[in-house]
Amino acid sequence: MTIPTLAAEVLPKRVFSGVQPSGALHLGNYLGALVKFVALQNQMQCLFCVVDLHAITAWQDPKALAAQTREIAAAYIAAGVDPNKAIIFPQSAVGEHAQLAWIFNCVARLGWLDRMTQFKEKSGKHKERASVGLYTYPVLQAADILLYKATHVPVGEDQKQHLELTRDIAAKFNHDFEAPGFFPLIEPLIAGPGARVMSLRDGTVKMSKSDPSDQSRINLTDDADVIAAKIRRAKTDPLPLPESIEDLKDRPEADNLVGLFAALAGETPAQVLQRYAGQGFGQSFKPALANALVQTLAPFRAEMRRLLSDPAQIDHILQEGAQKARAIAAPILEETKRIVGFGPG
Ligand code: AQP
Repeated sequence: MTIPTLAAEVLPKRVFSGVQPSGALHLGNYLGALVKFVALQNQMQCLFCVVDLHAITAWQDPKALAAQTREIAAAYIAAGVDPNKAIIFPQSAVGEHAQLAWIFNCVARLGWLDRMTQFKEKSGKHKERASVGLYTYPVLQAADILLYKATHVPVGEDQKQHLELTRDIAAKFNHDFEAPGFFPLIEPLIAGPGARVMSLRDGTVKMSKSDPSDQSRINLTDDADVIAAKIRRAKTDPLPLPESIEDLKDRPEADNLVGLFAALAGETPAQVLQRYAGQGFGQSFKPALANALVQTLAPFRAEMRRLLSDPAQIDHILQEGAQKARAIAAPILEETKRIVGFGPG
């Protein structure tokens, strides 16, 4: 597939992003996040964190968490992130994240967090049983980003509201503490193919780790047979593929599959439609889509296997990454504490 590059005039100064070690990664994580990480690492300083503090906002088996963290780090590298270029590290190894999050808990307003749709979706009907951490999750996310004064944040579309909150927290901190420009107002890097990959069972909800149906997603660990079966069964509608992208507007499942095909082939959805317009989905579109997925994911899976056969090597990369991350974070937190008025300690 084609990796998107960013125009020189929008080169960010520093990039931060992360993925939770909370379960097997899927195609949405791959296209919405990992592919963008690879493109950015050659253009600026990048920090790619394994956000284990975020992961424990929902229950994680302590016996499995360290291995899950290693797997996310391996996924970054298998996708093409080079640990000699980008800093890869676990969030819990840099204590400054939690310290800055506390300061930001005192800057963010309850009303702002009450509007966060992800909390509503994830807590469901039993909000009183959700962890307090899940509620303040976006505040920790703001701390992750601003701890490094990151200016640009590559994420999927689902994170847009959280990034707006990060801007609000930065602006309020700068204003309240009379520190104009201290924290940057970040730019989300959301656009591009794969920014919003939808469920294979329902084109109106995002592809997600926590969807109870495994048929709803392509896991990055799925083999060729599983991928082919999931694409064969992917929900569509009875109409053939249309001639123009405008005709995909009220057809969420068709729109999603065409968008996926385009992202994998490095084409526009219009180019994909040119080839398949008038045909039924099962005829040649779905087999070709399954094939494109297998071609993309097979080398990724092989590299994951190779990397995970040497856990000590991944742990070494994570430890080195944590040291480099701390060297950037510590002086920024110190300066933040001075601005807030904390005495010498
Ligand atoms: N469906 C998606 N399409 C595009 N991007 C996506 N991302 C997630 N789902 C899609 C992006 O992947 C990055 C890492 O996500 P995360 O591990 O922090 O978890 P999440 O956002 O909560 O995503 P999941 O996998 O769907 O988990 P659950 O089921 O727990 O909600 C982020 O950049 C995200 O935008």
